[in-house]
Amino acid sequence: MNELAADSNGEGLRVCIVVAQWNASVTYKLLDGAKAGLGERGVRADDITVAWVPGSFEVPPATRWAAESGNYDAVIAIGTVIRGETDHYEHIAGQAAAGIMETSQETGVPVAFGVLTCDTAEQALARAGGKHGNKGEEAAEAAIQMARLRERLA
Ligand code: DLZ
Repeated sequence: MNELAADSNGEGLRVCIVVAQWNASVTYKLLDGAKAGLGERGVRADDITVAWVPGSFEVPPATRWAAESGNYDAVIAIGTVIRGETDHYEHIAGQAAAGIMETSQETGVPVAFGVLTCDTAEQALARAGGKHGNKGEEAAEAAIQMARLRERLA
């Protein structure tokens, strides 16, 4: 049996973080978590690019541009969609999730999903460095593991 164990060593990896400005009080914290998570796993600050987009609806095309550039081993998508603030919730959250997966599958570059979809701002903050951890940091871990797995399976 061959087993490919999870590899969280980020040394030498180049990562683009696409982050939405909407609900910036949350997305800044998710971004901080993602940057810290990458740094703790060995990704150099010079190898991290942060690309701001207006809202979560714009996250998927930016992840596609980054993935297609050939400049990154992984992409991290960050946004926050809050149900209480928008009738658009289902559309924006659904399009963000589908578009991010599409980028990953069509380009082969892993795109980690760091988009929160919550009922309230309180729930979102709890997942952005609060009592439920920081989903940005979890996305950093996922991005590195998938970039390493891709290297081995390719
Ligand atoms: C318009 C909008 C609304 C109502 N709510 C959110 C949200 O909760 N989270 C988010 O990231 N973006 C929101 N947006 C902005 C859209 O994502 C998008 O930026 C605009 O519709 C312009 O295309």
